Amino acid sequence: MTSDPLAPLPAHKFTFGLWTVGWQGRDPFGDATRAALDPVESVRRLAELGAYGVTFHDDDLIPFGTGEAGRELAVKRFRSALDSAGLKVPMATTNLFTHPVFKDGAFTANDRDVRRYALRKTIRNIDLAAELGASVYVAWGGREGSESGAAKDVRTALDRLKESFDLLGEYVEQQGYDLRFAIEPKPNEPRGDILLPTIGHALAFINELERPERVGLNPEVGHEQMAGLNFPHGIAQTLWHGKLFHIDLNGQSGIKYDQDLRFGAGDLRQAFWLVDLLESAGYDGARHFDFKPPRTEDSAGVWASAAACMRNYLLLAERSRSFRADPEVRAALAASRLPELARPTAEDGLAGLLADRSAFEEFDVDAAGGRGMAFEQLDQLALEHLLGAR
Ligand code: XLS
Ligand code: MN
Ligand code: MN
Repeated sequence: MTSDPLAPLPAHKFTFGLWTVGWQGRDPFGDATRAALDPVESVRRLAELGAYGVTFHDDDLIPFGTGEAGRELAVKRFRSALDSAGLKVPMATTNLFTHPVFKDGAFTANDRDVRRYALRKTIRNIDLAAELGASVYVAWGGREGSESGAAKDVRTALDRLKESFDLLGEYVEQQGYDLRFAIEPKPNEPRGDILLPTIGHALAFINELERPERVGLNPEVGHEQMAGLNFPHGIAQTLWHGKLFHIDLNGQSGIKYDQDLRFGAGDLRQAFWLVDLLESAGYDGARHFDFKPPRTEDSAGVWASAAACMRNYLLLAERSRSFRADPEVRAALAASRLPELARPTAEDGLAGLLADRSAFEEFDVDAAGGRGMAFEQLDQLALEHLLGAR
């Protein structure tokens, strides 16, 4: 047992997608820069680095089009690799975006045959996910969307999306699987505009489903930041709704293509507030990294960046603890009236509020308007903790 506080341990629940470390570096402008990685090798290497588990799309494990015998063999090899490495599979998902059949979407493709095929492909992998012990099933609808206005009737497409989640929920219930769905929003890429583009859209959609309790979110850092949104705020609201079923951690520098940088790269301040939030809110799900080691890297670079994702999370958790433990920070939080925000606005009820002359008739708006909030001092303390100056 190591005592290094920055050494990743299974208890930290760090997980990686097979498609992350296994990304070969193929992009719209260039070919692969790395050889294919055997999932068995990924399992072994991730376990050595201290990860808790691994996740997969059906096609990451069983290449698209593999026959029954090949499928059984791939699952058997994977299962024995998991057993000997001691890694778990907390989540699985479906590839509904690579094959040309999904060019206009999967659950919302205009072509009904494609929609039925997409549901069957998903159900097949749900069986495998349940068999491997997964408790979360991610649904990222990368191809559900359009590039032009008339091509997609969005209200009708949402009917089809709801129909799909209702059917999948019915299936899982029928089978008695202990599995919940986590929708992953993304604003664009690969479609020009994707349905359920942000955390907020997805939260509202879930309320319309037959089994809303079985469906939550898998927000990804870069996806919200691609839309210029504040990711920690989005996660706070997801937690508030009880819908943080899973999370995709990575790095993004502002509004541009989906960078999938290692966690900690990109917007470091948002990464700090995110870790501070997850740790203080007691989120106990997987810390799942969905990143792409840049195509400049060879195999050594891939494992270095995977290790860095976990190390950066632990470094930020340590910085967050030091921030929260600092007496000057506690005083600054009080000066910024954070404890007051936690107090109900009208514990005296509506009648009390209406009868309270000091709340309105006698309220000195100019004095209140003149009170400083002391946020700058508080934020500077946070920055100094983040920079290691405290
Ligand atoms: C792509 C998504 C994808 C999902 C899983 O942008 O992040 O990798 O997480 O299908
Ligand atoms: Mn991404
Ligand atoms: Mn993702």
